[in-house]
Amino acid sequence: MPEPVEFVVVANRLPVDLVTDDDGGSRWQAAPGGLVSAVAPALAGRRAAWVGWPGVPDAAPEPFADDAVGPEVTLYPVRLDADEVAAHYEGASNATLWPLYHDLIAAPVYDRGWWATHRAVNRRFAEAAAAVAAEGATVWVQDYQCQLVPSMLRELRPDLRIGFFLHIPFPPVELFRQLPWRREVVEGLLGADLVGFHTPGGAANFRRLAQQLCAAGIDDAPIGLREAIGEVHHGGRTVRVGAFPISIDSATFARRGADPDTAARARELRTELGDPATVLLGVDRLDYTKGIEVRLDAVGELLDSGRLDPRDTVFVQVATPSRERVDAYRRTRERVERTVGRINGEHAGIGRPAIHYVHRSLPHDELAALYLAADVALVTPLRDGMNLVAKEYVATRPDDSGDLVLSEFTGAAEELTAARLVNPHDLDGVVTAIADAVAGLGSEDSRRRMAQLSAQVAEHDVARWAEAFLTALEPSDVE
Ligand code: GDG
Repeated sequence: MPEPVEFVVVANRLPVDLVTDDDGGSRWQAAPGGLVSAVAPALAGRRAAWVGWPGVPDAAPEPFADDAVGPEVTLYPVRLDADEVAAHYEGASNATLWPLYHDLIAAPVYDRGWWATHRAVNRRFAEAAAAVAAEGATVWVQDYQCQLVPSMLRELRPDLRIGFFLHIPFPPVELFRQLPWRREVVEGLLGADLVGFHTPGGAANFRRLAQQLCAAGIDDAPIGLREAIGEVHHGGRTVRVGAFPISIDSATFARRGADPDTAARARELRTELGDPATVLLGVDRLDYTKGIEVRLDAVGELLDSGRLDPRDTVFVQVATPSRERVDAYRRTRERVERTVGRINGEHAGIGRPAIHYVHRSLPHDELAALYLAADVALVTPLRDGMNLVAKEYVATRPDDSGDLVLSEFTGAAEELTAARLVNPHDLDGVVTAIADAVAGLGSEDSRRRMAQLSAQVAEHDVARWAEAFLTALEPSDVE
């Protein structure tokens, strides 16, 4: 048994995925997505452990280390069989909790069998963390797939300091109450010493819910506000609840953006796109929450009405494959691809698509070049916890050029207030914002706003996020 460590991360996925190559061999590959890049820097230089699923069913490799998070961090794979992946991951996590927490954009499915497996998998994660944590260690549990872990872990190991961070929105009480296992989830989270959300609104939703469903009945002490961090009193314990807006490693993105190789590739990309006057860009996992169809419809209308000319404007949409076995995702992909086909059918010249649709994951260098090549980034989710793409676009551009159209329904909109904020349900508003962004490129107004955004993202980077959370997790003197 490896030696216990002082700091443990628990997440549904390990920071690396086990992938099988064409020749049948398998290897570890850095897992995509914002969570890893956000949490990994907090592990730097610590002897730590990361407990999570290796991304494929039935794999149970021995604990190992990987360059993705450095030699000091031991990765502990948790084995899930194919039925558990279907029920816990595709079912309870991505067909129940994900749509419920994203304002019911898709209808959540409430399946008791899925939930029983979800509970069992959460217990397995908690047991794995309990086995590797040293006496009094800090355990940082991540995201909606692991909400039951904090209370399970506390039962097993009351000596631990437990933090939980939710990477997606926390819904209003009126929606959350639909969940048949609502009390179990709230009590699961209240097992932590600190529960963190992206926005004060999410934190307030949770405090209200905790008061209504659990805390008030168990301990009628009022929910007090102390600075930005509120408290919930539950079962004789005090749980801190607060907002910690996540961010990116801004300096790394800025460095990539300033690299002459990235600039050269960005120029090459524009040439490959046919040297248009304007490049619009969207980058998302292909997810119905991201509002990809909203921006396609808006760009389609602008082309229909002649306000954008397909001979000098192209729209590049990178839509990374995601959760392809979940029905709602399959349907979203079909709709997106039909719309791209329709718009290109109506507006593309021969050999000159109006919309370039990329349905695969790109290397990060290529993504940086795209951020540089794009004049306007379109970030139009119907709901998004934060949205790192908006911050990455801003951080990558070295010269305050470009513009950002950003949905009000993202966590990012609360910080990036100098963006062109839009209501993604208001198609006219999105159409106008895109047209204004294109017309205003290079203007004093757009430069001023991009400079403001750039300063915001440079200052509020991911290191600051992790430090704020981990500092708030430390015991205070009065406890
Ligand atoms: C969840 C919450 C919250 C995308 N395509 C490629 C690629 N990406 C990278 C982006 C970005 C990340 O994936 C996506 O992060 P987002 O924040 O935009 O969205 P989610 O995946 O839904 O993340 C979200 C986040 O957690 C963190 O808390 O902000 O609200 O939903 O980093 O760059 N990366 C590469 N190639 C691609 O094709 N290399």
